[in-house]
Amino acid sequence: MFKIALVFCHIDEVFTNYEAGVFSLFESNPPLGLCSIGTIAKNKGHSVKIFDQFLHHYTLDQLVWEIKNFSPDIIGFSCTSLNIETSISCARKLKADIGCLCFAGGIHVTLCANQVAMEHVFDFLLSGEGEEIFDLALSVLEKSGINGLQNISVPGIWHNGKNSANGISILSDIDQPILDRSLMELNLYSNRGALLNEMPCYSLFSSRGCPFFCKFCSKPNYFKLYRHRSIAKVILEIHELVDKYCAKSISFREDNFTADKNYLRIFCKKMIDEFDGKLPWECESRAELSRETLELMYAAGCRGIWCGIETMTPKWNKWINKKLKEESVLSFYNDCKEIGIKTGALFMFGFPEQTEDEIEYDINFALNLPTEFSAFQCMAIFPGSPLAEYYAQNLDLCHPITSNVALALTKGKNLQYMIEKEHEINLRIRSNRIKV
Ligand code: B12
Ligand code: SF4
Repeated sequence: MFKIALVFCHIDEVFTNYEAGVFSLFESNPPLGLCSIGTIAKNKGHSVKIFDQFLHHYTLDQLVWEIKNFSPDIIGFSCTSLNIETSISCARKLKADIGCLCFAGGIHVTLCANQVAMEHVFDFLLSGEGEEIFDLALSVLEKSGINGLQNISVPGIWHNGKNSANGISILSDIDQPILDRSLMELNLYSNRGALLNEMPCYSLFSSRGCPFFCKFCSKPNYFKLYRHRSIAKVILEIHELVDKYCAKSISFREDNFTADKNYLRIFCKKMIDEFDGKLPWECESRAELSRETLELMYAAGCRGIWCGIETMTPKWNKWINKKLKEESVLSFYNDCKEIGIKTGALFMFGFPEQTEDEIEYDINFALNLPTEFSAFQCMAIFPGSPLAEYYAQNLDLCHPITSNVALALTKGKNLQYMIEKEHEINLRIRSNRIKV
């Protein structure tokens, strides 16, 4: 049996120099993906501890010290494109100090494994969905040691800069064990749903992936497979959150909670049967649900929906492949308001030749929506999105922040303009919004 430290490092320091809303610097959220990996390992008898750097505001040295104190045999890092540099620095220090086995996984490793492998710091990269592959890696290590794992040929396991059997790991069964939340210091997170009043609000996910193809979205191939956990398992998990953790509300943290209308209908009916529709919840969706669907969601306890609108100007809506229609968006928000569901709307700007008039169009559109919260963000470019390819050919239209992430610049505008514009728009939105 191993002692396993699972680590979620703070966002790389360089991002803190940019006061751009898109980097959401201020709040830590329970790392559900990492907890899912930890649950699998713990269920197999390993001793697991999750280290969330931001939650404790540890400096890098403090984080390293805390991990060393746990004396792990194995360390697993969860890497996004926003914390990859910090994760690499942390792993490098730990390798130098205690020399234990280091794994890295997460969205960034999945999208950019070649690049991460070139750092020569992690012993193994596991790309793709981690539960089954991490489980396999631990069993091989137990039976045949590190040599066994080096010689295994399984899609998604990278060693020495090579993925021995091309491809990434995709779960054979989406119904993984219910998260063991005792692995996270749950009570230290803010535990509030942004549109809900009832606390504590705990997060979970019912699906993975999304069937849409917005061009700014950072997606490995498997995200295109929209898959749902069984409704029975999701309901069981909600019962556990209520009974064991005294949840007063629930937040679904996933790309697109409402994409499968049949699943949504059955789920809502189940929430009515099990909780009498009295457990409030919020979710993320596209802003194009029918009134009938919204009424059913309300009856099932839904009190908040977040949507990315991005832009309503036909030219840029098409350019980012958002495929949202203005009339559907308007009726969605008006229906939500009439029914009693609070809403959030997120917009972006910074498209290559976007004019001031086009930005004004979106600001006015946002101002007239009956939302609880609306905000604009300067568009950011992440690896794995079709836009990353476009901007790699149009470097004058973006401001690179790291080798992986950039902020988009409208032609002729500089970074300072974009950031000031974002502040100015959001100030206007906050002071002029119609009252809901
Ligand atoms: C919920 C969510 C949030 C929440 C909470 C984040 C959190 N800490 O949980 C909020 C709203 C706060 C948020 C904020 C942001 N998010 Co966000 N978010 C998500 C979302 C929708 C779900 C995350 C999740 O729980 N996934 C489900 C779990 C199961 O997946 P997972 O965490 O990736 O873990 C699996 C694998 O990656 C792997 N794995 C992970 N870690 C490890 C470690 C080891 C050792 C191993 C072996 C395997 C492994 O196994 C896990 C289980 O299968 C994802 C999209 C997505 N589908 O993942 C975007 C996503 C992660 N977010 C993204 C972005 C860009 C942001 C923001 C910048 C805001 C924005 N404008 O979009 C901020 C940045 C926040 C920050 N400071 O880091 C991008 C990241 C892109 C990238 N290349 O890094 C994603 C992928 C969305 C997208 N497609 O563009 N986000
Ligand atoms: S931005 Fe949202 S709707 Fe668009 S592809 Fe990504 S997850 Fe799906």
